Order: sequence, then structure tokens, then C-alpha cells
Amino acid sequence: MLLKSLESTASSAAVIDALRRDGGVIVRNLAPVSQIDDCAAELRLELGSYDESKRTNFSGAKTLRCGGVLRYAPACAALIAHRMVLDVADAILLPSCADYTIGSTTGIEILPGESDQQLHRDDTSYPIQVAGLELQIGVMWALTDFTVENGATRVVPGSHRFLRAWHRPDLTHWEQASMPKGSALFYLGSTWHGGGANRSGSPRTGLINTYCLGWLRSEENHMLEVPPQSARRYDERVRRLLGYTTHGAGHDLLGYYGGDDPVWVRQDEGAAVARGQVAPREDSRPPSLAEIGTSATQDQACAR
Ligand SMILES: O=C(O)CCC(=O)C(=O)O
Repeated sequence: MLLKSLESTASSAAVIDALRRDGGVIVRNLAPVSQIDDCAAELRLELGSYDESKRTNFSGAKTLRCGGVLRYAPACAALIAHRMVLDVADAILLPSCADYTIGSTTGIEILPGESDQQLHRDDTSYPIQVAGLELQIGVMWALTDFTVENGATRVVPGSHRFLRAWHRPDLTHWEQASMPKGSALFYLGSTWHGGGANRSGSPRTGLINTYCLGWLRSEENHMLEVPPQSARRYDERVRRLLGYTTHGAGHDLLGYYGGDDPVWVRQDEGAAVARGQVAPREDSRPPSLAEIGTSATQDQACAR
């Protein structure tokens, strides 16, 4: 089975078909290079200040990572809420939930000399498995060209058809998601994949965003990563994706605040201020990247 590579002119339906059939699919040149460069520039500082004490065998000996990207990299919101990404997430996840949220947002830079990451499924965080029920999807954006030499993500096509409790697919049959900068690899939470060895002389940089069923706990704690004072710079769709919303209806409501949908999600910021959910703005200007800051300056940004 081959990992299909479609052009960005492909319909969302074609992408969804390939994803369902193969467990992964590449869409080439999905975002403009200028947008990708903006995202990469915003991730640079956090990748550069990677905390070495967080290294594990899984994360790699020569790989830099940064999470919670909407805290300091607002340009990434356009990739996170990209129309085709949401079309695909709608098709895969909405049959099983009223709405989905972001699971995690992770910049990953594989440096020269890194070896293959172990192949894995992303959905093993959740201790359940029901045949045919996808708990999450992942989207890996190429922020540099992804090549066989520099560690393009390895994917085992068809591996999503194996229930993890019963049997394993043949993990020797992986393929690499070679794709130009600005392309995206879509894969299911049940699909086996992993980073590749970097045998080139340059870093390979990507951004993986995952999306999970709205009734599952998200991998990252978005309320702490992107607290209300930071989240209000994003539009309603992105705030909902962060989980600033409820799931379900009536007595089955999850995630309510004061018994309701957090009101400021509906852009009724006056009411949110009145309820003490967010502080009044001092001015209407959206905060600049420097004001939002990195993790080091986050507290100052939130105090605005
Ligand atoms: O960097 C990659 O290509 C994949 C990384 C990955 O799957 C992970 O760290 O969970």
C-alpha cells in the first residue's frame, strides 16, 4: 500500500477517502510558503530554548520540541484552523462527537544525526479502543522540505486497520512522507508512524496538530497553555478548538462554566468581563507577538 500524495487542488472528499483507506495522506503545497515561514519564525525561539531535561527515548536525542504553540505563535492559528484540515476533522470525528478540540500542538525539529523515532500510534493515550471509532487525527505541517534524507515522517499505510489489543501490523513496511515545505501529512490517531532519521546536514522542522473527540480530555491543557487573556486574540473557531466551549446539550453538558457556554467564546466580551472571566481590555489593539511573549514573558502578557 502506498502513501498517496495529492495536490492542494484536490477536494476535501478525495483527501478524506484516501485517509480512511490508507490511514494517512499527503496534501502538497497546502499553505503558502510565506505563511509557513511566519509560523517557523514564531516557533524558533521556543525550539531554541528546548529544555534538555525533557528529553526521553521517545522524543529523541537530537530533536527539539515545543508545545502549546498558540501561546507564542499566533500565525500557527491559520494552519490549525485551515479549511481543509477542518473539513477532514469534521468527516472523521463529527460522527462520534458534537464537536472536537485540539489535542496537542507541537513544533518538532529533527536535527542532523538523529535516528529513527520508534513507530507508534497517537491514540494510545486513551485506554479504550472500539473498532471503527477514531479518537483523533493528526496533521503534520512541513515547515521545511521533508525528504527521505532529513527525516520525513515515517508512516505505515494500512496500519490503522489493526486493533491494538489484538495484533500488530507489519511495522517494517513504512513509507516516508516526502513533501515540500507548506505541505501537510494527514494521519489517523490509529495509524502507526514516527519521525525519521536525519542523515542530511540540515534540520527538518514540522508542526503536528492533533484533534480529538470533544468528550475526551485533550493531551495538552489548553486552559493553562492559552489562558483566556491570551486566547481572546483568536477568533471564535480557534477558541472553540482550544476547548473554550461546552460539549453536548441539556443534562449531558461537558466543560460548562457558570452552568453555560463560556460567554466570551460567543464574542460577548462585555458579558465575560462582567462575569470576571476576563479582565477589561485597556485598548482595542490586539496584543503584538512581543506582548504575548514566550513562556518566559507569558505572565507579563497575561497581566496586560
Ligand atoms: O517528527 C515526526 O515526523 C513525527 C513525530 C511524532 O510522531 C511524535 O513525536 O509523536
